[in-house]
Amino acid sequence: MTEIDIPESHPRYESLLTRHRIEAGVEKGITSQQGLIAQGRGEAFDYLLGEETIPSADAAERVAAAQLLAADHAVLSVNGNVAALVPGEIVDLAEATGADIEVNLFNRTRERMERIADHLRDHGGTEIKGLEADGRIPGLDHERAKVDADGIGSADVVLVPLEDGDRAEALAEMGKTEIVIDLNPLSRSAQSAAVPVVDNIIRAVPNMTAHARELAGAADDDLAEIIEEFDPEETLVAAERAIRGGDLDG
Ligand code: PTJ
Repeated sequence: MTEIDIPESHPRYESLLTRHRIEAGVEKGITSQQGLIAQGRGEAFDYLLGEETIPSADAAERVAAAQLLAADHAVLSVNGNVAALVPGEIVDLAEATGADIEVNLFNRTRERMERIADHLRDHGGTEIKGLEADGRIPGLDHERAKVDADGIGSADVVLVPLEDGDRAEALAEMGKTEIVIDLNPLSRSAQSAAVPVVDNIIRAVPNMTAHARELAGAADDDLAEIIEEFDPEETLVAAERAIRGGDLDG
């Protein structure tokens, strides 16, 4: 099935398009087969959230944009699912915030790292980090600990979408300000984030870019105030409330 085969009028158009992108990602050797399972898990939560950006997620996306703009060195981490779903949108977010892009995989292989870096370049990315692998995240086994020393290794703010719990916790323990995009508000990744964004990555990343463009001229004090006022716990509670009380028709 190609993207054009799905009629836009279909009530689950976005969900089917997303599935297609993940499937195509696996076929291209970008996304791991486990990525299909991760997507299914995410979809279940998205369904319960009404497949829309709830107000608390929009607020978190604005805070995430402020964090990326205020950072000394921000890095956007890209895995196989992120590369399949939002390659051009990640490049746009990097441009809007001055962040670096780094490929960082749970199931790391040299071949998939290179394919993802090429795919991001095809979507307008210029400098793609991750292949040097000359830095380490303490407390993780060898392959999963690898990062670029001048990328995630030295970043003060990192965006880690769809991250596995161990790595999210280890990055937070390194003192990094972590922005996590994860549709499951109960996941360890969302729980360990300074800014948990409980939203589908396909909506979250473009919305962060829109907020970043709107905040681009903001004074440092204004960005600091937006960051200061944010409570991650409240955001997680709001998402859980939306899941429990949401309209399940449709
Ligand atoms: O490409 P790799 O090797 O780095 O592997 C990437 C995956 C995602 C396969 C790997 O990190 C993994 O197994 O992740 P988990 O532990 O399944 O966690 C993925 C989380 O992302 C889950 O909590 C899902 O609910 C969530 N998720 C899945 N799809 C989306 C999502 N969150 C936001 N948007 C999505 N589209």
